[in-house]
Amino acid sequence: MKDIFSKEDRRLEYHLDPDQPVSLDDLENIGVKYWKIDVDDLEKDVTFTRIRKERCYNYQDMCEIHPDTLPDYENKLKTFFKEHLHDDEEIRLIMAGSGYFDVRDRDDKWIRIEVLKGDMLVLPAGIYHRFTLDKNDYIKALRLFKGVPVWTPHMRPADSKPARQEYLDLLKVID
Ligand code: KMT
Ligand code: NI
Repeated sequence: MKDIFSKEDRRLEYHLDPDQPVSLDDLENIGVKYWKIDVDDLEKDVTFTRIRKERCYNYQDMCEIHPDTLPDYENKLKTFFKEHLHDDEEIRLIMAGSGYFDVRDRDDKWIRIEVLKGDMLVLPAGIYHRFTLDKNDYIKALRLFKGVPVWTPHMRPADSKPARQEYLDLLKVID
C-alpha cells in the first residue's frame, strides 16, 4: 500500500501485488475480532447480545460520519487517519455505509479491512491503526465501550504506553 495519501487516494481499495486477501484467521492472529450481526434487528441478534454481555460492553452511542452530523468533520477525519493506538479496545458495529480500518500486522505492514453494514469489529487496545471513509463518503457505526468511554488517540510513536506493551505481550500469547 502506498503510504502517502491524498484525500482521494486514501479512500481507494489497496491490494498487494500479487493480491493477498486477508482471512479472519489473519485478523485473529493479531488480536482483531470480527462478527457478522443482523443490524436490522439488533436486539434479537443472539451474537450481538452474547458479545455485549460476555465482554461487558455496557456503553454505546452512534457515530455518523457525514458533514451534517459530525461536528468538526474534516479535522475528525484527518485524526482518524493518523496512525494511533488507544488504551482500550476500539469496538465498532457498522449500521450503514462503509469504510476502511487499516491495522498493522506483525511485520508492521498495513492490512486494509473493509467494513460494511453488519460488520462488528474489535481492535485490541494497543494496536496501531487508522480509519478512512471510502469513495461512498459515508458510514454510521455503533460505538461500544466497557465503562465510561475514553476515545483518546495516542499518535504513533506511542510505544511507551502500557497498552502497547500489553498488546505486544498478547501477540506472544496468541502466536
Ligand atoms: C475511529 O475511532 O476511528 C472512528 O470512530 C471511526 C468511525 S467509526 C467507523
Ligand atoms: Ni482509533
